[in-house]
Amino acid sequence: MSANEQTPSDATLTAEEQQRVISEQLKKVGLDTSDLEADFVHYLYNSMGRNVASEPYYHYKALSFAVRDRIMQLWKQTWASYQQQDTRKAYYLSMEFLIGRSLTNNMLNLGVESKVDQALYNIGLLLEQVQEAEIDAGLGNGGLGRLAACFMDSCATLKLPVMGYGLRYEYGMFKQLIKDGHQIEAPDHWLGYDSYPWEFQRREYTREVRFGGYTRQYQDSHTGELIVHWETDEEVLAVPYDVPIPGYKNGVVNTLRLWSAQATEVFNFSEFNKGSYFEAVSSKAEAENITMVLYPNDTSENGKELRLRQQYFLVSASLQDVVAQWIEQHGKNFDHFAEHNVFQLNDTHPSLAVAELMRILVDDMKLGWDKAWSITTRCMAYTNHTLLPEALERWSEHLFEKLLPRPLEIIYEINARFLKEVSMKWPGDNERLRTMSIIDEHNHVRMAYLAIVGSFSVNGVAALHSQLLKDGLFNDFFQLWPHKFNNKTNGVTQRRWMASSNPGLRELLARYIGEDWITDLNQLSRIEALKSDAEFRQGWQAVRHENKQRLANLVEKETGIYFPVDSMFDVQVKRIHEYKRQLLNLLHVVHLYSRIKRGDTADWTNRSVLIGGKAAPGYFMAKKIIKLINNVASIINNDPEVGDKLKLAFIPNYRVSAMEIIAPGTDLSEQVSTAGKEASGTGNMKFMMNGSVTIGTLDGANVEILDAVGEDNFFLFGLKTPEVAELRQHYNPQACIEADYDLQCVMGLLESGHFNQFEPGLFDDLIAAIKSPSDPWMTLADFRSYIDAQQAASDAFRDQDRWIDMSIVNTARSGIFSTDRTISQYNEDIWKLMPVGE
Ligand code: 26Q
Repeated sequence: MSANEQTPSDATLTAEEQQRVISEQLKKVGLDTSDLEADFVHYLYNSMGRNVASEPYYHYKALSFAVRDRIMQLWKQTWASYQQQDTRKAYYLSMEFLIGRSLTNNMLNLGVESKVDQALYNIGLLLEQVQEAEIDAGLGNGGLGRLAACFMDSCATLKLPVMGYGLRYEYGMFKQLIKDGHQIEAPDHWLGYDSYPWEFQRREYTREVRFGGYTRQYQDSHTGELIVHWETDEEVLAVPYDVPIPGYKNGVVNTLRLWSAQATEVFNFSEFNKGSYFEAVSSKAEAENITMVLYPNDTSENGKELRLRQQYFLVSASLQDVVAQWIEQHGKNFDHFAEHNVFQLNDTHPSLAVAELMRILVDDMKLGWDKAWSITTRCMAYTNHTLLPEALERWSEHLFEKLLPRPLEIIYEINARFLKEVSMKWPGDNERLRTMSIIDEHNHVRMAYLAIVGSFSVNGVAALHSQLLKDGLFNDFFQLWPHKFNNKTNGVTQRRWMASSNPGLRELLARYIGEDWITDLNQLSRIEALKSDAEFRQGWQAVRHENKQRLANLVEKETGIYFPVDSMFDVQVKRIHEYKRQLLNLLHVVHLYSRIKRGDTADWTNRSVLIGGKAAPGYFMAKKIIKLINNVASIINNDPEVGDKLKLAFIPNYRVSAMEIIAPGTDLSEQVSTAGKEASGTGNMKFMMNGSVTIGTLDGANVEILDAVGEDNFFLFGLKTPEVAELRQHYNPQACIEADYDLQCVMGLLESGHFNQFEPGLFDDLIAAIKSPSDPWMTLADFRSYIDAQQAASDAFRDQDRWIDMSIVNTARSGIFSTDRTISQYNEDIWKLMPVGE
């Protein structure tokens, strides 16, 4: 879509006129049931070469084409109005966009779901089956990637001119299979058998990204200026694929641009003609490798050259794209560039943007350092997502030198000037120079420091997290630049996480408070008054029951394990990580099992415990945790003495589309990380919105959830952040065991090999880890308080009236956890964009 294709008047219309034009144009495509039905049949027959009796996958494809047609006009208009109004824009740079499925969400945002439902019904098809045929776009690891996807939805809904930039990985997050209780990874070829209906290749915006080689310095013969030339030895094409992001019923369609690596034409000619056919083909393959696969680690894995290549590839292609658009409109005058463009860096993964924008402005645009630096530092904003010091990205100078010699020189120069500033502020303080240097003492580039130095804004993702960044990890920088630091508590989009994933709740809410909550989540507070309305409560229970049945069906289908619907559904789904303490959850399950075996079952509450999540393929301990969960599950589920009192299932291949079923069917949400370790969490918010009650520590956004619902509606337990820090000095897990009979029983069962009778010693390292005085996650320190909180949850659940109260309050007060709120705050404090058409 180029800017000159549109009607020139489009962008100058008032909001009202725009709305009219939009509905006119939509009428042309046809939003009626009959139009949708006709188009669906048309695509099914003519594009798919299939008929109604074919597999649901083809129905999904045909329906996607029909829905897509209803997006295109609006997409073109949105794009045109951004171009024409020359408005300030934000770019969300992220190595991950965990989109999941798109069909349902796009139908919802276009407002066509009920018509599509009817159209398919007329043909004898069920919409739900068609929706389920869509493969998740799993272009992310977990929280950070899903956050980016929720952000895109809210930006479009708030009519903000924001474009996402990411990578089009050929293989997304691996598929997790469970064999004999072990995690097995299988490749995820998400693009399907043929093509992905939600992307459009835009060859015309192809960019060239360069790597390797060396730099040469020379003086310009006329001006005497020092000029640096980067002689690269490798060029790779970045071909964009655009994904439309429709806002909720507002006529806006934003763009997510994903880059795919392709070898250059020059390559094809010159290399092949040299006659070295084999070498030519393999170096072509190497170039195209860049976007082949998503790294499946959710903490930084250093030293992988390909990962650094991916990061630079994203950053360079995206910045070139923005600069090219700038030049097209303004020529090579960059005086107002920083007023028109802001880049939000999703963690340090795209932090090379600081160096790359400097390179483009200084080397390519010949701006001069000071001017370029002033522009760069007014354009960049950095979001941190971790408190674990070991997870901060560092890249060796050596690798940098080889792959990106010119960006490295620029980083040296940035660092030299920055350290001068440090020594002005703290004269003679050499310790500061050492600790704050962008280059560390082991010759590694500290990417977080590069991001902080190059940005005007640094934010954490929950109140506690942002505070801890200022107090700890980035304290030196906070002292130097307090004004840069701010908080933006995460959120989730209620369009996906309530309106489309919980249709029962949506219908109930519609009857009592209408649908305004879909774009104004604070409206949910209105249901709190309905707590005493018997009919509403009955409706609430009915919806929850139906959702639990749906979840029980999923669990049974995936694991063969039966969850009784009237038991308490106790769920922990997230990446498997020691700090998230799936082991603590498991200790509680073993405790319940031990109580059953001891006959201690007075006032019992039946529980069905669900755990799910992927382990990084190289994370030995995390994989062991999965195996232990599965072993414990098979003992418990096959013990006739246990029966319905306790069930445990590990759901394989946890992903976005699974969470859409899981969150609405959950009673108790497990958020049990060691205090001070989870930056925010976003699963916690999805559960809360859907009426689950949280059992959790004072960590990440749990703190804000607790603030919202109060201690009566939250099962709080565990050490607080300062207590964790204090206890670390003299932590004695053995003493925890000796002081606690229940813990002795649990450890006794684990150590006796009860759960690994045919695999002796299998869990020794897990047991040793939690018994070690240097256990960083201090699992046993929180055991007693966790068990007590779990007992309180069980007691509350047996009093269903009380539980319904808590459930309603949780949903009612979840308004602040909408990404609409998060994005409004990013916009007010950092981006300062004008909504389109206003
Ligand atoms: C970096 C370098 C090399 C290889 C991999 C990585 C890498 C990839 C993904 C590092 C980290 C991630 C993902 C981190 C993540 O998901 N963090 C989570 O972000 C959420 C959104 O802010 C928070 O809610 C979670 O608390 C945080 O853990």
